[in-house]
Amino acid sequence: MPSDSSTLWFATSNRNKFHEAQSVLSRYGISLRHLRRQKTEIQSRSLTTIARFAAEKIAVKESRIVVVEDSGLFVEAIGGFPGPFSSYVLTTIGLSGMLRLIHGFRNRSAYFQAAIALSFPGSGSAMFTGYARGRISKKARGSQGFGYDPIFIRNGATRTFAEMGLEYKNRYSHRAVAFGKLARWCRARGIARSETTITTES
Ligand code: ITT
Repeated sequence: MPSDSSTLWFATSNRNKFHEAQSVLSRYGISLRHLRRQKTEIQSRSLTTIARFAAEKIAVKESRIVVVEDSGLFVEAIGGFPGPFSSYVLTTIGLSGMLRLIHGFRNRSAYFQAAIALSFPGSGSAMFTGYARGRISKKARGSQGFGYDPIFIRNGATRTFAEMGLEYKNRYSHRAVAFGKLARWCRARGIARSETTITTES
């Protein structure tokens, strides 16, 4: 498909991320489609660098406007770990392992960061970031959301993201903040404005 300015393609293997992004962008009348492609994930401490590299590669290869979002959970007591290793840590030690890692620490502060690259084929990227600040719960609680949601409590809340549900998360999460910025940027430039239904490519 040739490049056009009416469609943004979100390259992600994570359906939950896609649906959350879609929900945020639809509030702004921006259309988003799901692109299932292998991404090149470089090693870096910076989520922004990781997202930008992957998005620019796919944008050129596919001749499409591509969105890549790299997220991570940064836990203060353990020097910001797992950060860029969040995916690996979740699949290896899981939530119970994370809770064990910080067992006994009084400081349970943590934040999520989302870094989004919006890449235009051969023309670079616009970058957007969002944060959700809070703390790690003592136990995993709740069944909604995904990933670290059962152990993350946003500042000002008493329940985890997984207990609060999608509507809350889509208002206050790191992803909601970052995609809100992307949406306003696109609207100001007339990119991907649409009232049409969002679809998924298989
Ligand atoms: P893609 O890279 O294919 O988009 P991913 O699931 O690997 O999908 P990330 O690298 O952005 O996505 O996420 C790193 C880890 O952090 C991964 O284990 C996610 O489950 C988790 N994570 C990301 N966003 C999250 C959120 O909003 N709530 C809870 N966990 C999240």
